[in-house]
Amino acid sequence: KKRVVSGVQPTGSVHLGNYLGAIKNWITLQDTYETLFFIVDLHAITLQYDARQLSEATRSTAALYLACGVDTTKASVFVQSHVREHVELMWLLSSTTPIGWLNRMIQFKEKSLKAGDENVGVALLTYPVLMASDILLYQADFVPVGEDQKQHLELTRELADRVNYLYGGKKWKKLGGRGGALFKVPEALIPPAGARVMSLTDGLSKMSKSAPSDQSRINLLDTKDVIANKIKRCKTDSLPGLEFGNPDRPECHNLLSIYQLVSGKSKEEVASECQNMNWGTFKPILTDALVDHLQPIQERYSEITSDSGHLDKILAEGASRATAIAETTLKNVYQAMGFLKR
Ligand code: AQP
Repeated sequence: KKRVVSGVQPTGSVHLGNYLGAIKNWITLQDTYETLFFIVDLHAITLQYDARQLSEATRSTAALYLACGVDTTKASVFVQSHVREHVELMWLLSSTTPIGWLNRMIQFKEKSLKAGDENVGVALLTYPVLMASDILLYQADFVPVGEDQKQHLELTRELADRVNYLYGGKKWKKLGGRGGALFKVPEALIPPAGARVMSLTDGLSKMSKSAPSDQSRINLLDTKDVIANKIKRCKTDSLPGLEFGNPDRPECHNLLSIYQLVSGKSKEEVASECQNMNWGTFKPILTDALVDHLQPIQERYSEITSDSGHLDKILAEGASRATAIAETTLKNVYQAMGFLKR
């Protein structure tokens, strides 16, 4: 089976964008591929964060994976920091990553500009090297990536090529290894169209955990009343009817797309159902569709979190399966890079 890896950061609460853009697609992927889904806690500390909340957010994100339908009889679910090899490989990869590659990363430029130089840790710059390590450690064939992560995956591919060239092949064989490529070069799996969810308060920016206003996103654990209130107050426009794809109506496109994804209807069905509606009619329909979709997830979440021993066991099993793969890769890299064997 081909292998797929993916993860979400335990910063803030998981929102509809994370769900529709990533986690929901994992449920389909786990049937076809060997899948490893992790909670990327080491990435969550690249910007200022609250240490008192990290472990709880990690546990909650793991529980949400399961509540959304990740099935641990098919997928390995674990916490990134529980597999030490991620950090260790990152150091080895860092020596091969030109700093110019990292300086070019758009996400680094945007996030560092927002945070200001004094608040930006080195880890924000080297974040893509850790991401490369997350992927290459498992010899992943595919990585599901949204638009915002494409550049990081490209860097991962270039880095894999570079390490394979510098240390793999005959050179590795001469050092007593098996020769050949050290890393598989992973490919992007582009999620289904329409899976980029935009903010409720601005149809041109993506729904995000770090946006200051909670009104801008639907969190997976929002109650019915909170969802109703957020939809009631979300940004709309005053044009007649509702339509997809009008560049002057980004909010309209976004809300119809959300409706389409949570109701399970086709784009054509939604377009014709809503073409003559006004916002007053549409908003309660969207609210109900969201609540109907999220309620079963929330119920499963409560069940899962009521037995923390069980969740810990799942995470320990996932980590041990992941470690078995990670250890082999790391051992090979140490050998190919010429380190003295332990
Ligand atoms: N708005 C979105 N629409 C579709 N997909 C999204 N993702 C995030 N936001 C949207 C996808 O969720 C996965 C995990 O994301 P992450 O935890 O690594 O965080 P992120 O990509 O930086 O996005 P967040 O959650 O909104 O955090 P901040 O506020 O830090 O930007 C990824 O697959 C991502 O594509």
